[in-house]
Amino acid sequence: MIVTVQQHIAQQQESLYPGARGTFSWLLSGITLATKMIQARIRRAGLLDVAGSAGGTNVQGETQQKLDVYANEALVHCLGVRDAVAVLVSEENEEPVTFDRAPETGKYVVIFDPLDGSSNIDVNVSVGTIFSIFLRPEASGGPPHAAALQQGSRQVAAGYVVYGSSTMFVYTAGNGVFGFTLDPNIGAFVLSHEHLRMPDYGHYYSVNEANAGKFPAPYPEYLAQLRDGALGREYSSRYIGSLVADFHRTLLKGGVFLYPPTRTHAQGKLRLLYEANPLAFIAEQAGGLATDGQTRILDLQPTGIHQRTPFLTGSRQEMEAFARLALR
Ligand code: P6P
Repeated sequence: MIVTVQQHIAQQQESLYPGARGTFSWLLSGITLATKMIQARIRRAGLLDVAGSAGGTNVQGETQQKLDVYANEALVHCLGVRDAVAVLVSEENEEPVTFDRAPETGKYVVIFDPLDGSSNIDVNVSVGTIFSIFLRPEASGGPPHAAALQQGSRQVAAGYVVYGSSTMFVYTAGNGVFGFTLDPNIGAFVLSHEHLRMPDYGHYYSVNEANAGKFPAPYPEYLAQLRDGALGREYSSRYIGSLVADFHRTLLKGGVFLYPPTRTHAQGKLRLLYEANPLAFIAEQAGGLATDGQTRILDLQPTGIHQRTPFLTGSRQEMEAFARLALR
C-alpha cells in the first residue's frame, strides 16, 4: 500500500493537530508539484541544451532558461497560487516576494534555495532544492523581512529534494524525518524511508580540503583527529561539492559535513535561512547536531535574509568531538 507525501502530511496533521484544515498539506503540495517540474527539466538538461542551442529556444518553442531561473519560477508560481502563503524568500530573489493576504489566510512564510549546486548539473552531479517553512508571526504587520528573520527553532517544517540517481523528497514537521522516492511511473513521491535516523557516528568526513590551509583553529586539529583515528575509527573523505548530496549521505550514513569560515570568508559560504536552518532542523530531528562551530544553528537570530554562516552538521559523536576542541 503506497503512502504519498500528501497522504503522509494529512495523517501527520490529523494526528498532531486534529481538525487541521489541510492548509499545510495544500501548501506542501505546491513544493512537491514544483519539484516534480524541476526534476523533469533536470533529467532533460543535456537534451534541452542540444535542442535549445539553435537560437535559444528548444523544440517545444520554450525560451531556453537557466535551470535555476526555471526552478525559482516554478516554486514562486506553485507556492504563490496557494493563498496560505504570505511571504516567499528565495536565494534567487534579492527581496522577499509578498502576497497581499489577510493574516488569517496568509499564515506561512516559505524560504527556499530553488536549485542548490546548479553548477554541478553540467557534469551530471546530484543537485537539490531546500525549503524552510515558518508561521507568519502574529505581529507581522511589519516589513516582510521581519516575517522571514526568525530563529530556525521556530520552523514548522523543513526539507529538501535531492535530484540524484533517484529523486527523493525528505522532510520534517517536527515529528521525525521522512523520505519519499519519486515513482516516475505514477508521478508521485512515495514513502520509502520512515523515521530516518542519523547514525550516532559514521566513517565519512566531508569538507573542501582545498581550503584546509585557510581554516582557523580548531578546524585543522579536528580534521587531523579524524584522519589519525583519534576518534577510534577510520574515516574516508567524501566531498561532492553539492550541499544537498553531501548532507543526504551524512543523514543516511553518519559522519560529519563542514563548511568552516576561512580567512577570506569569515562567515563561510553557506546561507543561514535556506541552507543551514532547514538542514539543521532535519539533522536534529534525525538525532544529529548542527552548529556554526560555536552556537546551535537553530538558535541563531538572523539579521539578513541572505546572510552566510559557518556550517557543521552530522552525527552526535563527531559533532561532540568538535565541540570539545572548540570550547577548550
Ligand atoms: P565549494 C554549491 O555551489 C554550493 O553552494 C553548495 O551546494 C556546496 O556545498 C558548496 O557550494 C561547495 O562550495 O567552495 O566547496 O566549491
